[in-house]
Amino acid sequence: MKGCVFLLFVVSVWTNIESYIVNPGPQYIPTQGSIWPKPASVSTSNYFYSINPKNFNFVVKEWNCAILEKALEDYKNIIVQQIPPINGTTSIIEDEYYLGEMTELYVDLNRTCEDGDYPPLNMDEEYVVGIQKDGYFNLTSESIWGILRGLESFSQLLYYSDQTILINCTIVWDRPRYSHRGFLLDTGRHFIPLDKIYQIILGMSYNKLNVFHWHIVDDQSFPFVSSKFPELSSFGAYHPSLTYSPEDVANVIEFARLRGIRVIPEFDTPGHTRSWGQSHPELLTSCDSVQTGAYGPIDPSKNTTYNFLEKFFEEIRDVFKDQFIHLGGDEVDYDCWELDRNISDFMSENNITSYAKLEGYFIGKLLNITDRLNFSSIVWEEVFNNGVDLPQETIVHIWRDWTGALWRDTMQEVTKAGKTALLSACWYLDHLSSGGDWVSFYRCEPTDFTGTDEQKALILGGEACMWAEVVDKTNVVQRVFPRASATAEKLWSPKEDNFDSDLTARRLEEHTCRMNRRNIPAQPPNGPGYCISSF
Ligand code: CP6
Repeated sequence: MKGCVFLLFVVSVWTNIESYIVNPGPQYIPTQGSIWPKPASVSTSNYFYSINPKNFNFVVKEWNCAILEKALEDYKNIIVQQIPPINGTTSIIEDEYYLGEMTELYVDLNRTCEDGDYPPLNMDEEYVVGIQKDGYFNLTSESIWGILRGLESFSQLLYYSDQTILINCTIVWDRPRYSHRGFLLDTGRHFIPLDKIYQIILGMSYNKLNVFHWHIVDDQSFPFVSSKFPELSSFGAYHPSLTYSPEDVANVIEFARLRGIRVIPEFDTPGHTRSWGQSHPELLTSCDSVQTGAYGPIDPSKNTTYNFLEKFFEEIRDVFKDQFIHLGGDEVDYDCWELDRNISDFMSENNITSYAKLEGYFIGKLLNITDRLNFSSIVWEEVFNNGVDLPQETIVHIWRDWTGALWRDTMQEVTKAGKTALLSACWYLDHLSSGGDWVSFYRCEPTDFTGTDEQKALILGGEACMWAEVVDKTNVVQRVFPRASATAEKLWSPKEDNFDSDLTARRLEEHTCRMNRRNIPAQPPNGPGYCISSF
């Protein structure tokens, strides 16, 4: 009887999965040469060229910036190394649609880019790739960021068939649906070493994700090395070796910049700050009526708190280059504030009538500090819910999704108040379900809430989140890719009301194999299947 129940369970799970997965099997894969995330517009024909990587070059009008130079070198390597070299020259193809060898791609950047440019929130990522029947091959964009996206697309148009690299005549015109397409990495719960961070940023570039949201510290550890307050990490990190030095951080920012990826740090306050208290216990509420020695959230009642934070965020302004900083503000535990006499006294003296308002008071003062430092801010949704008067450009980041706090309701309220929004509630990479769980990521539509077109236009994008309670260097990359690819396509590609789940599964299978060939250990997206990592 037990066996029978078990079998029933297996069968029902399997039929569920089978309803959207088609094992690509050993047959010809029709998705080769298709681009992930899907471009805004592609038209393709049966005519095709061959490419011999030893005899292929990018041609630029002028070498006008380091980002371009580096990108062309990287994509040359991707083409040469990730696709195994052909023995001798391209084999002669007796095919009525074969047009000959493509030896050059003209890369036309219509504007000069300045070395030292950082990609901004509204970076221009539009590009055109034309592989034309008349033998004209070009990638055109007004901006270096568009050229980077276009190079990625071009590299994905190449496929391997019959011992030869082929590319079909294709015109791609492309631009993203949303300008903020992020990935959050928590390095506070487990330390994630730099090589994994680089691998993830590379993976982001293969998926056209453009914001690395670095949730760098949390309750459990403080790996960020501050030059002004080195004690924060010397007492707050898990181990002296498990830290990010100022040089490490600068290198990550530069690695991301060269790929058109913004780095936005999050220093979450007033909750999630226990690790700050390892060296600066005076910052935290002492919860004095509980004799546990426990510390609560940051103490919002003391001037010294704000003096410290001002000096700390001054340094952060120098270290990180983006216009935005993420200030957190999520999941503040009020128990400790309730137990602390100083807090109650402070509240009655200042006529603060609730803990939510106290939290609002704190964030309001913090926003004044970051405003003065010329930072724009992103805050988790609780800050909005607490009724803080937010500066115009502050972005509200929506994360909760359970009964009583469904993201659709929050999205409706936030945009009704005229605030811009980011969505993360449907995209938790740390939440696992069985095979093909990218599908639930893919089904999440950010505009799927009741509101006007003006309200929907306030959505800037979203982020897939990798909270790191149960991941470390051994499993983080596999768990991120290709599941974050589903979010990447939702945020880049035009809105679709119904998606072709079989075709999308095959495309994602192909994209996963491509990431594997580029040394990203992306895990299998669906069910049974295979990759031939070096064709
Ligand atoms: N850590 C921090 C987390 C979460 C948040 N902040 C979180 C908890 C539960 C869910 C999603 C996220 N792990 N610092 C909230 C933003 Cl469902």
